Amino acid sequence: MLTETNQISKITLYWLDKSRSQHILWLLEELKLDVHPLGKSPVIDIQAADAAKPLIIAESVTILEYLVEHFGKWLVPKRQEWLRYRYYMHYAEGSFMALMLIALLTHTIRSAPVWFFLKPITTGIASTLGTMYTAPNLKTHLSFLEDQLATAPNGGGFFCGNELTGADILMIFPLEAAVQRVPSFEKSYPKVYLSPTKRPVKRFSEASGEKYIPVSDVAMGL
Ligand SMILES: N[C@@H](CCC(=O)N[C@@H](CS)C(=O)NCC(=O)O)C(=O)O
Repeated sequence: MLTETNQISKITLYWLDKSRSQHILWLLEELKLDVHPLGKSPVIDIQAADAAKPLIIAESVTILEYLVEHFGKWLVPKRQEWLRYRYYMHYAEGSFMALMLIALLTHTIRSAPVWFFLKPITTGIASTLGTMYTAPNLKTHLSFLEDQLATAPNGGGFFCGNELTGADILMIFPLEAAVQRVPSFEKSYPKVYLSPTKRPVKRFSEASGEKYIPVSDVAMGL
């Protein structure tokens, strides 16, 4: 196992455009660790200088927890903020991302290439899902998050307090997915809207030679 005192020779991030790899990339940026992006996302392999084989880790939360535990303890808050931190480790991929996956599914149904006489049916299903489920739930979640940013300990501004933590990094992916689906997002949820602006873009482009495409680039409805 790697420790802060081990030498790492290489961390490879298996990358996919507009994917959860974004938050792992941001984390690697915060930790000032070198990254070599490759295939699928997000998976990392870590090659320690003194180890025969690389360590391979999948699942965003596992990757995040491993990296902050070994290389970035300052991204894990203490005391009352810690409980919020643990909460967001589950909330981001559990409650919030689950909702965004339903929104993605609805969008897929709406834009599916079907026979023209079936189109009113698929459009109707998508509209009902959007109106009855996704829109009201999204409003509930985003209002809650706006309030969380305002009331977080020590003046707030970040999800667990007044400083960046691993939780903010993990939240970026579902938040970006939400931004592209809510019209006038910046006016309704100004504090939440500012979160995605903290993403690192330069480092990925420099490391990979590829253009970084944020998930919020494409506007999609509900
Ligand atoms: N819960 C997993 C989800 C991983 C996941 O679904 N990744 C997507 C990109 S965000 C992916 O690899 N999709 C490509 C595919 O399924 O082939 C995590 O947090 O790592």
